[in-house]
Amino acid sequence: MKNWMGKLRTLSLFSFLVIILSACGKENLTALVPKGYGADQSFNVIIISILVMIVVFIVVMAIYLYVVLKFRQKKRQEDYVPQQTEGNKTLEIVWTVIPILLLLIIAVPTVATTYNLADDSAKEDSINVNVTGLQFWWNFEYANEEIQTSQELYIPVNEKVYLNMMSSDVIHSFWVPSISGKMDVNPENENTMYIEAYEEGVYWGKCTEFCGDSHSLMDFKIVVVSQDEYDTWVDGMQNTDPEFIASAQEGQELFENSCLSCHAIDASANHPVVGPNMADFGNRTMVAGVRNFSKEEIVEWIVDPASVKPGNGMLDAPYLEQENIGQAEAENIADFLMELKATDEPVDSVKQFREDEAKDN
Ligand code: HEC
Ligand SMILES: [Cu+2]
Repeated sequence: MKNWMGKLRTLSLFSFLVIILSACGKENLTALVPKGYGADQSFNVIIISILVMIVVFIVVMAIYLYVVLKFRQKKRQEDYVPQQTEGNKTLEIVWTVIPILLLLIIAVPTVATTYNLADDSAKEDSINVNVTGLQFWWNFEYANEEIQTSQELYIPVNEKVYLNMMSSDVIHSFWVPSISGKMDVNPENENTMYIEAYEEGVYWGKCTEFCGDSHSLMDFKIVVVSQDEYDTWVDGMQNTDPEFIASAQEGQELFENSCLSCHAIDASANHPVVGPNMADFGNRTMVAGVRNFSKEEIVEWIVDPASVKPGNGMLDAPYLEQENIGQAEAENIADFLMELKATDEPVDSVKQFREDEAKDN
């Protein structure tokens, strides 16, 4: 009976938590539905800690109620003094040892998990991505594949991927709650962690270290694909052509004159990281990480990037001062940008993601 009550309490507490927390987020942006090794391990530690807390809560409340009811003032003489006790050795030992045990129950799996997640024994044989955090976007350079992309990290399902992370300006923090725990991205030193995703799909990432005006818009995605899709994507990226000639010719010319100084259109890892790499822009889930992928949004970004992400690095672009790119020009450029693709079409989960987002907004 007691056991049953305990389970019921746990269950109701959890459903309550899930309801509250799910209202804050999306299914692909929650640590409570883990879809990767790190997230899974952290979730287990969360559960153990919560169970311990529930037990403590129930026991303390039970003793509290018992004491309040049993020892409440009864009808006795005014000057009645109850029996005085102090320094009960057994009690002192019991309530020192119990918390120590409880802390051990939490500490052992926590420390073990921390070490598991820091394991870099498979680093040499795994995919290594050099991640750069910038105000307010992310760049991903695949060390062995010699390609780079921005805003969206493609990884194969069930594979360890090592992320070697640095910032090129202030401190950022890399977090994809569904896949893994977070890690600081510092300007002075490289931090490494690995991720491993269990299920294909698009997962939402966030910068979780306050880093400036558009910190809350420093979103990115991890696109988890099958091994085949991954190989096709890498191959496509390695063959993106800097001399590519688009059918949107006017847009391409405008882009070459005003944008190429910061944005490359091929995925070569040799380009300096100034603006997002556009080699696979036509297959993105979103524009600038935060806006639905549509021509209108791309045009709005080009015409007035400050209205989308205040303080972002593109505000230094000379064309904004020269005012030579208006609505019509921006539309031509958007047509050109949407032609930039490493594979003919986006993977299914990206298509699905775009549809879902379009429905939401
Ligand atoms: C001074 C360098 C610079 C110039 C010049 C520049 N950009 Fe950018 N651009 C950036 C930066 C930096 C970002 C990332 C902004 C962010 O998300 O914080 C960006 C982001 C973008 C994005 C979103 C990319 C994505 O992956 O979602 C698009 C689209 C874009 N720029 C188009 C253009 C076009 C078109 C031009 C020329 C008309 C241009 N940019 C000129 C620096 C520049
Ligand atoms: Cu940041």
